[in-house]
Amino acid sequence: MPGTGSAAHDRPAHSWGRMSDGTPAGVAIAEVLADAGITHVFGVPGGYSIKVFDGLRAVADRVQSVRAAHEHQASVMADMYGRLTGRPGVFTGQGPFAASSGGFGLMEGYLSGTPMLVLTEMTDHGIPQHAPTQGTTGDYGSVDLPRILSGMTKYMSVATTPNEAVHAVELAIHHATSGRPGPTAVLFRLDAIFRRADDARHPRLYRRSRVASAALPRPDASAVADLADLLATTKRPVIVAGNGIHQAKAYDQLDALARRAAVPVVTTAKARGVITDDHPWAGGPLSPFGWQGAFELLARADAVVVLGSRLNPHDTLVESPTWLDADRQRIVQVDIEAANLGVSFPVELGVHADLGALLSELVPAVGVDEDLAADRWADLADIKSRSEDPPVLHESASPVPPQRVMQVLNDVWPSDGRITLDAGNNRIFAYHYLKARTPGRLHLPGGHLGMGWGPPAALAAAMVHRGERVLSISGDGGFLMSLHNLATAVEHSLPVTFLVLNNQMLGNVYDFQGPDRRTAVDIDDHDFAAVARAFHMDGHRVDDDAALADALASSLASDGPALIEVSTDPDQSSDLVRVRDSRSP
Ligand SMILES: Cc1ncc(C[n+]2csc(CCOP(=O)(O)OP(=O)(O)O)c2C)c(N)n1
Ligand SMILES: [Mg+2]
Repeated sequence: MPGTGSAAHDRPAHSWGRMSDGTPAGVAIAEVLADAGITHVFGVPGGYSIKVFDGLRAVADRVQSVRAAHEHQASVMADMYGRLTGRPGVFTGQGPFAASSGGFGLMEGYLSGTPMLVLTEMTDHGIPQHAPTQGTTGDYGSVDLPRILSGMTKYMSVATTPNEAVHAVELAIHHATSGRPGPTAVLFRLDAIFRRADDARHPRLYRRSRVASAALPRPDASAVADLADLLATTKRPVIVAGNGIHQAKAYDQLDALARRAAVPVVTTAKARGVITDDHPWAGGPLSPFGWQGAFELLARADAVVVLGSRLNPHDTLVESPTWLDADRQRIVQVDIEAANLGVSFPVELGVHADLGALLSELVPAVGVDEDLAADRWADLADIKSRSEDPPVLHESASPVPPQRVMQVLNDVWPSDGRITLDAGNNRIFAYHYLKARTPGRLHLPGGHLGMGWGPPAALAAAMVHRGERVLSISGDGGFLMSLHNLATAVEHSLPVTFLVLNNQMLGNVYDFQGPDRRTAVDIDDHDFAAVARAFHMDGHRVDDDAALADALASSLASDGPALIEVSTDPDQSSDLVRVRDSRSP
């Protein structure tokens, strides 16, 4: 291989850029990541990505290289890292695997607006036209990685020289974190990663200044005044809080706005838990498996203030006018991405602003007449009084109904415990019945809703928030796709509790089939607890709610990973919690 220059890796990191013979590209890239505050890089070394890991040795005091068990896992860990920190979640690996298995996390991040960066490579050997084995340049006979990755990233660059590589990483960080965040990709050709970055060449490398994102957009003063006026004068306003609240980490400001303006808050699916369920003005979650009351609030609203959401059809029951109707309601939308304003529903006012900046100006500006506040309060109380817990939440049974599992968690799991969800009926019941008791602690795949997202997301959360115990909830189908995550939990001694709801089937798919058309949904009764023990971690199998509560308590008392498999009732259908739209045409 030409120009590997590995001896230079031992030079002090701060000297790069002043060295006349340049800096190995991998080291220069690693420095850009460290300067951006990125503390973890996830991945599986292979092909030229080995040089990325090699470069990371130079910044090992600031950036931890995490060998993943699978590119799928690495990409989800990067997605979760991005969600939690607001900095790009970085993963690296060889081209074909970064884009295929790693495409899982990238797609989820793309659909959920997560800042991410994939550093990958093209195994071109300097002769891309001859399509080497594993080659991904898109030349005749090879896989076209740029085309594949550009379909799931908001910025993608192919670097052919070291300076291009370093600059592309700077720009990728900028693009990942500006506007609506999202994944970005940099693809290295041989020379880009095996040679040295050189100050004498273009593009010039300014380092830190390039890594910093552009200033966040601030609202103009008249928009803040108009919003405050709308909240103070309309009879039944409702706030729809979206994923933008997570992205801006504006939990406290949302809480304050709801109280000061005396306005109920409903949340989109991706924003489940941005406000606690026991907040006096919480109206509940939207989406087909949200709360009927949240939709009733929307139906009665004369004004809707949308904070950081595109109003995805999933959240609005496919835009049913029963709930949201721009002819009947005054709709105002605030978004950090100008293109999102009015994209799903026409809006009376679109405010292009960072939510944190907007809320810090809006909260002190709002005020509402006491009588009006009391009237809104009575309306919210009326809606809430009509929702009752079904008896199944509180009754003992074996196998355990999934609803009851969620109630046990509400009783046993700490109120500030971080929880990741997966896909399927287990997720639907968790979404509906788990109580959000601390803002921003429920994490779910809101983009493609893929099975196998929750367990690696929990690992990343436990790495970012060292010492916190994280709960991962999945079904037996989803967990079957996730077994390798147990190895990583053990290797890093991560305090993660993997809760597997075993109903011996793809329950959510069966809901669409029914007994007469049952096909391709049965799963053998695998012994997941024994699998966990084979990885040298705690594994329990429980069949009733009391044993479940005990097992959860014992995992809370331990420092390491644990798996709890609970036999759940296969007859509980997600239809039990589906929102009804009896008034739609
Ligand atoms: C990776 C992936 N493949 C397929 C689907 C489609 N899908 C949605 S839910 C589901 C079944 C999930 O089964 P399980 O994890 O056992 O959960 P349950 O519904 O039984 O609670 C499937 C196949 C998906 N969401 N993700
Ligand atoms: Mg299942």
